[in-house]
Amino acid sequence: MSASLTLYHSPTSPYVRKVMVLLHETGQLNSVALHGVTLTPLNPSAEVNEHNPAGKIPALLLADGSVLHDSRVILDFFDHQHSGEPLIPRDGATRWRRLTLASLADAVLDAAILVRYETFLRPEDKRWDDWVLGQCSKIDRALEAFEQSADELGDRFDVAAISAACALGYLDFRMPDLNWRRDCPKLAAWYSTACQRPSLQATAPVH
Ligand SMILES: N[C@@H](CCC(=O)N[C@@H](CS)C(=O)NCC(=O)O)C(=O)O
Repeated sequence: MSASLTLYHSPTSPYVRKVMVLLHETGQLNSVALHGVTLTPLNPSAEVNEHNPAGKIPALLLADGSVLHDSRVILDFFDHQHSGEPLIPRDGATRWRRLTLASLADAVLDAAILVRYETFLRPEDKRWDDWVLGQCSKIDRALEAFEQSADELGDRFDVAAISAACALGYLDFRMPDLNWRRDCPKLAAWYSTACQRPSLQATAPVH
């Protein structure tokens, strides 16, 4: 594969980070050119909107001009472009379990991003505390489920582990006061080991 692929990218987007981690893990970094964008729902990118009507990143521009989104589709695409062990199991019960864990991690991200937009973008006098608390409850429940599945995450560094690590990294980055490690010691231990991986170190978000 040549670098005729363009990934709409931001170093602080956890969804983009999932894609970058998979590219690192599967030796495909050189196959894609990164195109940096800064965007929020209030400050959209016309270029991204043109390729993804949802106005979100990651979006992947293919050589033939077609576009893939969202992160789950792009992960699947890149997982079909390497010859190593698939990071998204192709079939069987393992596939559905690992994708469900990945989906749970995305649920953490979706709620955390909504909290971020509510507490950072929305004017202070219009903020709604109960709504933020509702999103935080989703994060708490998902973390509790991950704590119970921490051993499973350690089975292999695949789509489930990549997604969980990127979600936890985002919580540390944007919601450090959440102190999620206090109630999730097994998950914290797994994450601490996972963070040694070069793919996670190279993609850590920075302020
Ligand atoms: N479900 C999407 C979520 C992507 C997403 O929300 N990306 C954020 C950046 S972290 C974004 O583009 N936000 C801009 C907006 O919502 O307008 C995915 O998995 O790719």
